[in-house]
Amino acid sequence: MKHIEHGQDAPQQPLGIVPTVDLSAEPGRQEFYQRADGKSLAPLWRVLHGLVTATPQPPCTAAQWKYREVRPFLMEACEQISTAEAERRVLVLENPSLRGQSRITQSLFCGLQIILPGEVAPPHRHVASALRFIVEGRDAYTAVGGERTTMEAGDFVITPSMTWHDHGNESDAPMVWVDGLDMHIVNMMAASFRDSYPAATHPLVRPEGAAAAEFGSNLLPIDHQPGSLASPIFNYPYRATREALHRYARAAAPDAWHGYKMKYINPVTGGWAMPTISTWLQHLPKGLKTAPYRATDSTVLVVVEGSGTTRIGDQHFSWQPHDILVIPSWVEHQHCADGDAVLFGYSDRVVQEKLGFWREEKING
Ligand code: GTQ
Ligand code: FE2
Repeated sequence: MKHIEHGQDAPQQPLGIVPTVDLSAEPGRQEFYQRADGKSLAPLWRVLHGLVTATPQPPCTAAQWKYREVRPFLMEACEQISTAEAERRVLVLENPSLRGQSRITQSLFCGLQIILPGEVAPPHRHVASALRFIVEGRDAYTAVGGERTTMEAGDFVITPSMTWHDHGNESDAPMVWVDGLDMHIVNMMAASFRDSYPAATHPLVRPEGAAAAEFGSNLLPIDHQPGSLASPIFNYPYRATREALHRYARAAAPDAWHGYKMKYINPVTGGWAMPTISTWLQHLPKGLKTAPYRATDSTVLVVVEGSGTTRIGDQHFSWQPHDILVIPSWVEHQHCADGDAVLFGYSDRVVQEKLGFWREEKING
């Protein structure tokens, strides 16, 4: 039987070491390890089980930002810097376990962007794809690939990879939206490029509403050839998505784990609206408590309407409109809505699905 030592002198079982490794033989191997180290070689058996883990070990933690607490900082940022000076005036939501890395989960970025009346965010393009989910304000626009869309709260807007985009606010109130980007996925593969457009705005090549007219009614122009992996619809207005979600709720019983959850789709393929970020809208009717659920996509949730409580592992978070939550990979969670609620969600699920490793578990429904 192994003698178990306690106290400060107990030998530390290195994290990830294969359990069949005889620790008492390790001191005799140190001289070999050092010579190997000199040639940039390292023994796998000391790290294998930390590399190939038995279950997901997300480096991000469950977290919540209360909009009531964050909003004053956005307003203060407006006094500190203009959009012109900042290029994009954004406060980055950094996961408490990943500070300094501009990550809300290990794979995704989340920021809150604020643009004041009269401001213009200059055109640029990049390999990273972006989503916008509008939090407050109305009648500011974003232009994507030469077409403008006017945005209001609850709208979901896509900026596909390498499309020119600029933003402007021609209303009389600040506009705030959530930015979700995949630049950490792009950067993991060192595939990032960025260009600035050599003018204050990018020329408009199509009238506002052209994309919605061509692709927004379950109809496609007959000879349409996809020009991009992203949905050609780049604004999914809340007016329409909210109505669809509530019509679904009137027509069918709620799912035990999801309540009413609908994904944003690309009408050309039927697949997710974006090639690298999954997005959806979820309605939780008043009083509904979802059954415990977990999946391998670390998820960002934005509260659109209503209030409630979410249990993530052994933590409980109470939420209000515009609050933002993080659910790490494979952590069991369930929601309880105090009143009719709507949540917007985004994650890297679509990437994991394409690579064949997305998993979910529906627990005692
Ligand atoms: O609005 O174009 O939060 O390029 C991060 C990178 C916003 C944007 C962000 C971006 C943008
Ligand atoms: Fe951008």
